[in-house]
Amino acid sequence: MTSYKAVSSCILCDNNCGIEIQVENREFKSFKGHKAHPASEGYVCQKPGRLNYYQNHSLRLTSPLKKQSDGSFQEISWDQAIEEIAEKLLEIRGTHTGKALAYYGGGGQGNHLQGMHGSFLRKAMGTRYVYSSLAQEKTGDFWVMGKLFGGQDVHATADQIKHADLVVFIGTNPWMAHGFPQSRNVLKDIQNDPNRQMVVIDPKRTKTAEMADLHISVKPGQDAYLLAALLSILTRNNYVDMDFIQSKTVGWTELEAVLRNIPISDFCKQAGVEPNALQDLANRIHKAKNVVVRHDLGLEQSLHTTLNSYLEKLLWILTGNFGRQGTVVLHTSPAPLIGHSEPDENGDYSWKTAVTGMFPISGIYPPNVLPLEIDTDHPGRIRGLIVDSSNPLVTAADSKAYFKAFSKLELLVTIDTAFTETARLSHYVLPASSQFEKWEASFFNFGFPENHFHLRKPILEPLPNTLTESEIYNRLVSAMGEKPTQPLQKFQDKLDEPGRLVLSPLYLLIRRYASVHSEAVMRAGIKPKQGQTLGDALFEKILEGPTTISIHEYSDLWSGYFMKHKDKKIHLYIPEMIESLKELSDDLNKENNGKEYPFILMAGERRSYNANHIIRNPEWRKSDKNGALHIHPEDAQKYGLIDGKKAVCETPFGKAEVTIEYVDSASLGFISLPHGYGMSYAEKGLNLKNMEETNQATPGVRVNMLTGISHCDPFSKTPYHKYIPAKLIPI
Ligand SMILES: Nc1nc2c(c(=O)[nH]1)N[C@H]1C(S)=C(S)[C@@H](COP(=O)(O)OP(=O)(O)OC[C@H]3O[C@@H](n4cnc5c(=O)[nH]c(N)nc54)[C@H](O)[C@@H]3O)O[C@H]1N2
Ligand SMILES: Nc1nc2c(c(=O)[nH]1)N[C@H]1C(S)=C(S)[C@@H](COP(=O)(O)OP(=O)(O)OC[C@H]3O[C@@H](n4cnc5c(=O)[nH]c(N)nc54)[C@H](O)[C@@H]3O)O[C@H]1N2
Ligand code: SF4
Ligand SMILES: [Mo]
Repeated sequence: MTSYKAVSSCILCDNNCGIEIQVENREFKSFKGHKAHPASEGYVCQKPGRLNYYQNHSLRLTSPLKKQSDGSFQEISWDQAIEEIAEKLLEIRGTHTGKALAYYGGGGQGNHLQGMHGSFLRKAMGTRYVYSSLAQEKTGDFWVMGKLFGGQDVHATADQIKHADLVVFIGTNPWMAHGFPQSRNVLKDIQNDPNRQMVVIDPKRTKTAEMADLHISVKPGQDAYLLAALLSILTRNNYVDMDFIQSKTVGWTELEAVLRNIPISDFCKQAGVEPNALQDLANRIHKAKNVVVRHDLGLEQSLHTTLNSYLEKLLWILTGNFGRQGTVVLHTSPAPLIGHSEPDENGDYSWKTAVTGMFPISGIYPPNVLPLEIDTDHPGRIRGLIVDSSNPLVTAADSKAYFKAFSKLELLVTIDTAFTETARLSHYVLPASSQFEKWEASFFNFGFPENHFHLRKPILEPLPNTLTESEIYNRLVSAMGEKPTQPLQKFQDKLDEPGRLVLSPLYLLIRRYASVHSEAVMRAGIKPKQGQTLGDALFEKILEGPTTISIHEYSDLWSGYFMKHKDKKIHLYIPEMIESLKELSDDLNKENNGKEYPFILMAGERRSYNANHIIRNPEWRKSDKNGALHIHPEDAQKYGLIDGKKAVCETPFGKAEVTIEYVDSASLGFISLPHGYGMSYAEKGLNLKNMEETNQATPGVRVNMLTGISHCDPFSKTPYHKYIPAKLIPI
């Protein structure tokens, strides 16, 4: 028996906490937090103890597969798979140009290092169409940051929550979802400190809301009204920070006029909140020395998505809660996950999508338009798609539209560790080594002023016949007749062959990071040996394990690296958003009358035992095995729905059988289903002749059977997952 201790990280959410794993014969036997990890410092939640269900399960892929004409899959060799896929990509590119090809994914919650190599394949494919899950949550926010700060790749971080006097959480439940390092410890610290406060704006009394000093229960989807009213109160009370506004921003005069004119009481009524509650919040913000505002999917996946992000940002900017300890800050990235998409001088984009005319934000495109770009006779339609580390058939809005569209593709290739629903529709399926079997890195390092990086070494041999994504991409690029990536020549003594390949672009990025942020890197204690560059010294440190890579000063936030407008100021007035803000008044009282669909369904809540769709075997869950529908008992009784019993949940887009659970913390009219349930899984594994068995769905609802592609923000096309009209019928 082989038994050893290994250091890696949890890959179940974007915190990527450091862990120590006891491995026995390829099984993960026990875990603990890795104390030396500079961000998590030994912290873990309840989930990583179940990581063995990710690493070892019956639907792990162990061979390239090719779909046969009868729908079954045949195992084929890597050489055959690479050759045939490359040939088909070249054929589509040759006949229709690279614009007929697209790419989806490129890293989930912890495999971005390998995903980064997708860019080399995209270059060979001749495409810039990258669809990503980030464009079903954060692109509205990125667009707003682009206007305010001058770059869609400028990203605000909540890392300073640990130092804030007042934290305002809007549409996020960090007790469950985490979202910043050591979330639960930080929340408990705030709760136990009489000098610090927490305010939660959420329709539901979540665990985070229960811990808060003030919980404002907003009507689902009406945050834009609440935030606009709050901004108006702050303005009229002269609670805005005029020193900050005058020295660091432009556009206040025009904005002020709009904010002053907001009809506060009408907007409060629409948001379902008392003006007094907002006045109370405004007073708290005004009195607090340092405030951090953090939002997430409750704002991003509901009505007025992009406007919500703008108003949320004005809240911390106008009150001067930016750029100091305990306020909102920005962060650096050695290897940024996103870019900046700028229109040309005519205000147009050369890479708009052919059918819906969607433009890129941060270089990525929204999943809500992809089925429309495929399922059409349009000559510019997408004909070939590579999917890596994502399962759009289940995780993008409208599974039915996806199923129909994907069935029409001339080429669909899925690269995954597991035989997913998307894989099942693919022409070719390519087995990737797991995140514990290859070199990987945590890219969600959002610290400021201290930033960290965790390069993870493989802790297991790759499962036989699996390859790393970088190797798969390299082989495809070569087979397409293009130049493959060259492995890193330096640090040969510290790297194996797969490491040399995947780390070669990272090495260049780290060198650039060290040259752009040299002082901050040196402040982190990185010292080059004689004759060595700072970049090489930093890279060498990174090769040793999780480490602090830079320590900035707050004044750095005003440098051109962060402030991308020429005048290095924050540009407050965004005409498109002011237009949306004015439209709010026109839309007052236009809400659906609730007769046909009396409930608003949150399709995709974060709970104790969901982790996107990363773990397939339902045995991993210790509680909430059925992924029950949460409903307030009063609502339930009104419709004859019984705790623990089944009902049908119907939306304008689909219906599904649900298990009812009475939950006092739900607000009236607001029901919720968890994200991450209803995947297919078969105990006996991948029996290629018996497709029925592998199609078996596990308990819980596949929530995107209840969502629709058209139900999204008109501007950013991010879905309204948290605002699905619904009715419930007892069975
Ligand atoms: N346990 C667990 N943790 C996860 C994940 C997971 O699958 N499971 N996934 C990770 C990922 S990918 C992400 S993006 C994050 C997401 O993290 P969060 O956004 O924090 O999680 P959610 O539960 O989706 O939604 C947040 C909150 O929005 C509230 N909400 C719904 N509608 C509205 C509204 O109209 N207004 C307001 N103000 N609030 C509303 C909900 O009640 C909920 O409490 O979580 C990450 N962490
Ligand atoms: N209705 C509704 N839909 C939602 C949400 C919601 O709240 N409601 N949330 C949305 C959000 S915020 C997100 S982030 C998305 C997430 O949706 P996706 O982007 O599709 O990502 P995951 O669910 O994380 O699935 C990751 C896939 O990566 C595979 N994988 C794991 N490790 C590796 C690896 O090393 N290599 C490769 N190649 N593959 C690997 C897993 O097997 C899995 O199939 O879902 C979105 N969808
Ligand atoms: S907070 Fe996230 S990364 Fe950390 S242990 Fe929990 S699931 Fe894993
Ligand atoms: Mo997400």
